[in-house]
Amino acid sequence: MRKFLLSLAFSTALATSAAASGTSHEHGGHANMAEGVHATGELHTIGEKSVNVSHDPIPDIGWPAMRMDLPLLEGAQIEGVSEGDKVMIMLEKGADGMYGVRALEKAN
Ligand SMILES: [Cu+2]
Repeated sequence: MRKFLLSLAFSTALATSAAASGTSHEHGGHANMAEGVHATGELHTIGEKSVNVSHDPIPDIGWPAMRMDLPLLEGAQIEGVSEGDKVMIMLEKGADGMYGVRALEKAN
């Protein structure tokens, strides 16, 4: 029993460190996203210049899960998503140094 618990603790530690080191995103197709930060969440409302979302924790930039308004960056790609959708949120720093939405994609 003790052995089992030890190996369980060990594999949990491994999984945790793997997740912690997995912060560099591979983007395949969209190289323009290289500087971006990705998060998953739910899209609540789409406004003229911002969207209201509940996003999951974003460890890359130290954000806890929260519901918030995010500004839409110039030319943000949000076609194909609707209010109420689960979405992948791609954030980038805007000119003011604050994160805004570069793109929203419907999550599966
Ligand atoms: Cu937030």
